[in-house]
Amino acid sequence: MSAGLIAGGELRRIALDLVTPFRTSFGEETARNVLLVAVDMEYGDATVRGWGECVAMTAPLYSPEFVDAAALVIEEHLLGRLAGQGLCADDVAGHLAPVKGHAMAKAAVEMAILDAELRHDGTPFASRIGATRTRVPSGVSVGIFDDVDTLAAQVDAYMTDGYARIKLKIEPGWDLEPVGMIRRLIGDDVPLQVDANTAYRREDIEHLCRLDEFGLLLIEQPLPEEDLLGHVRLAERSTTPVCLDESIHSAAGAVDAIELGACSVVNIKPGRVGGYLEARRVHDACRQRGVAVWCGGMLETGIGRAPNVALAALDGFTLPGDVSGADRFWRRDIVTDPVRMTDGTVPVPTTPGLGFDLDIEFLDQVTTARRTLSGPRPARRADG
Ligand code: SMG
Ligand code: MG
Repeated sequence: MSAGLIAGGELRRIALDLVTPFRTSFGEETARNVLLVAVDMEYGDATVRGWGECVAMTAPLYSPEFVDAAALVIEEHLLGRLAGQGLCADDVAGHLAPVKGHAMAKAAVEMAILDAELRHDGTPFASRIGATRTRVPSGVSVGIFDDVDTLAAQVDAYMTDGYARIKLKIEPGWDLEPVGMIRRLIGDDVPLQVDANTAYRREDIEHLCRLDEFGLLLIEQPLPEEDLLGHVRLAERSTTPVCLDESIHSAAGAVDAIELGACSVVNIKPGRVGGYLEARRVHDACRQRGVAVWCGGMLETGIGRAPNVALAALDGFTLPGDVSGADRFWRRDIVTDPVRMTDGTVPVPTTPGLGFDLDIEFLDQVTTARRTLSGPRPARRADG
C-alpha cells in the first residue's frame, strides 16, 4: 500500500434524474444531487486521481447529513487534517476521527484516497479486501406507491428482470396489505423483506408482529435510530428477524446492538459507517458472531455502486444486497461500464481502483457545480 500526498482535487455536484420516482416513509426522490470528491494523490513522480461519492441526500431526512453540509465539512474540516503528510487510505479514518459525526462526508474522502491508492498499486478493491466471489446476488428496493396495483406492476417488472430478492418500503398505512399482496403475487419461495426507515414507534410492535405471517427475510429499521431498546422489544416478540440500518454507525456499535439483542441482521452501508474500511470491520465483527449482513444502497452512481458490489462479495454477506443494476435508477450512468444485473446477479468489478472508469463527457454534461481544491491548506482545529 503506497503512501501519497494530496496535491489537489475538486468537489463536484452532479444532477441525475431517477428513471422513476422513489418514495420512502420519509419522502420522495425524483433526482439525485450527488457530491463527488476527486483527490489528486502524488506518489513520488506519479500523480493519480481518485474519486469518491458522498451518499448524503439533498435533505437531512434519511440521516442528519445532507449534501451542502457534507461539501462544507469536507472542505473546511476534513481535507486540512490530511494535507501535507504521507497518507495511506488506512490512515484516513484516524486522522478524521477528531471531527464528530459526518460519516458520509468522511467516507467520500476516504473513498477518493482509496481509489487513487488502488489505481496506483494496480489492485482491484475486491482483492484488497479479500473478496473472492466473482458475482453476487442482486436485490431490488421498491418504493411506496399510491395504490397496490401500481406496486404489483412494478414488482412484476423487477421479477421479470430477474432480481434475486425484493425489498418493499413500508410505513404506517402501507404495510400489511401491500406486503400480503406481493407475497401472494411472487409466491413463497422468492426472498422478500421490508424497510420502514424508522417510521414506526414502540406502540406499533404488536401491529408489526402481524407481518410475521408473510415469511419475510427480515424487517429493516422499523423504529427510530436511537431506539435500540425498542428494537430489542420487537425482536423478542416477532419471528421476523430484525435488521438495523440507520442505527448502525460503526463496528463497535454493531457489536453493541447485536449483544443487546436489538438485531440479528445488519445492513452495511459504507457511507453510514464512515467508509469502506470500517464497513469491512462491521462485516468482520458480525461474521465472528454469526450475524448475517448484506450491503445496503443509497441510490449510488457507478462510483459508489462498483465498490458496493465488491464489498458484497465478502464471505459474510450471506443475504442479497441492495446492489441492483445501474438501470434500476439511471437512464445513463456516469461510468463507462455501469453495473449490469443478469440472472439475478451482478459481476464483481476487476479493474484496478474502486472498480469504475468515468464517462467524463457525460459527467461534464450533468455537472452543476465544480470547485477546485488547491494544495494543502492548514487544518482548522478549533472555533475562532
Ligand atoms: O440504492 O438500491 C438502492 C436503494 C436502497 O432502499 C434503499 N435505500 O434505507 O435502505 C434504505 C434506503 C436509503 C435511501 S432512501 C432515499
Ligand atoms: Mg434501509
